[in-house]
Amino acid sequence: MIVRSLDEIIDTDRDVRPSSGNWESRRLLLKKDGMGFSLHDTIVHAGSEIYIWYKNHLEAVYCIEGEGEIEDINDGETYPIKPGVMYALNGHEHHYLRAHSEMRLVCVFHPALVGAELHGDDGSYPLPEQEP
Ligand code: 9YT
Repeated sequence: MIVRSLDEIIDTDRDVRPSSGNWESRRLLLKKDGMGFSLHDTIVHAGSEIYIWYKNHLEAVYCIEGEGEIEDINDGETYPIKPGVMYALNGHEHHYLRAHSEMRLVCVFHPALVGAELHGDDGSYPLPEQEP
């Protein structure tokens, strides 16, 4: 069994922050934990707009604090996000995530992230090198 608290993760290499300063991802579970998914407690700072396209991953996001919106770029549809709202990117949707106030999001990725992935220019996280 794995038991881990946010306090143990903050300011370690599992606490990932992009240079934009827009968000902070506290990675409670990673690939090396062997669960088949990664689990993050993510903060998106107020006023941030993030372009994302998880072409290599599926992601589910559950909002537990704050308010914002997600815009599906493909069809222009915008959905409000507030505590109790979940969205699942089951179609690798290109989207903008906007935080009207500081949002706290529980995020699950499949396949699991391996560590300190940050968004590339195309908005994605890379896959790890294939094992030989
Ligand atoms: C909701 C979202 O995708 N935010 C960007 C950070 C990401 N969730 C992460 O790595 O925790």
